[in-house]
Amino acid sequence: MLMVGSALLPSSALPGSGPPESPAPIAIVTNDWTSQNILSRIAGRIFQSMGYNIAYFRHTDEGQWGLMLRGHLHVQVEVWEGTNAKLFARMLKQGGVIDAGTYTAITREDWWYPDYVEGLCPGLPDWRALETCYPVFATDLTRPLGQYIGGPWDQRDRARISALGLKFKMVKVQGGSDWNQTVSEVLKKHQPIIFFNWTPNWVEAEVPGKFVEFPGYEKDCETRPEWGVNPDFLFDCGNPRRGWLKKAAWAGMPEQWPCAFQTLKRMDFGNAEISRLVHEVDIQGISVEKTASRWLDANKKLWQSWIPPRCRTEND
Ligand code: TMO
Repeated sequence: MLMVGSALLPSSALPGSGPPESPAPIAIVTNDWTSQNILSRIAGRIFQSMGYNIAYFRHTDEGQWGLMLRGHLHVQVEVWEGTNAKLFARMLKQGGVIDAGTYTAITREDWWYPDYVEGLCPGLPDWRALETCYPVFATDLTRPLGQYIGGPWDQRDRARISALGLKFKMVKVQGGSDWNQTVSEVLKKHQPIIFFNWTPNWVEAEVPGKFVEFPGYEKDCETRPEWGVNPDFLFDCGNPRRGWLKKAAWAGMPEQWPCAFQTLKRMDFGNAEISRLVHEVDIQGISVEKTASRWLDANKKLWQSWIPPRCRTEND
């Protein structure tokens, strides 16, 4: 991947000078799921409207952190508690990455099933129902175990399967678009399925369903084996039920591009808006670019209000 060595450039920010305080491009990292791509485009277009140069770099959400820490990547518009909390906390501690604000949206990432399988698995959403009904989810790849479709993102699913003694085998999809395709095909055919899902996403608007209720998340579940139903293993719990969604930035951003950083901090979305944007791309087939453009056209007043008054230029 290309590197943007702006960490090495001196900051040209002057007190009181408006954007762009530095011509170096702001490197925005894009990952492998749709809402992240849309919000990245929206943030990038807002920065451009303020006069900044921007560049997009596609990266995995695990691999991005080292590059952010060293100032090669500068903005991450979606940090999800369920998937990213641990690494994010480590980066904050190391000091090269900073928290750029929490969205209004409340998130959840976990095993999920469509309501049409409830009759085949009495007792759901309680995870203990899976102890007896797992054969319903078996496929040629997993028989006699049930199949759980995992995403390409870093989840503790294998550890949880062992810790809770689940009779499931995880089949991991390769990338975000494979996830979309696999899941939507199975749901369309009304076949039994249990898979890694998250909210806000398009699924909830298309097919009624629920998250499996694993033992409630507590920090100790990830750090103290003796915690929970299995005294010998970590991860005998679900992901947080009311997780946060944050933005992250390279620690040098507030100094190098102060107005962009303040705007990023103020950028906000709720659950319904994110679901709707994802639906436009993944279900209606509209491009990420066009979805972002349409949103920007329809919400000009809102996103311009995210730009602090002293950072606004005449022709905004
Ligand atoms: C990080 N994700 C939203 C795919 O769970």
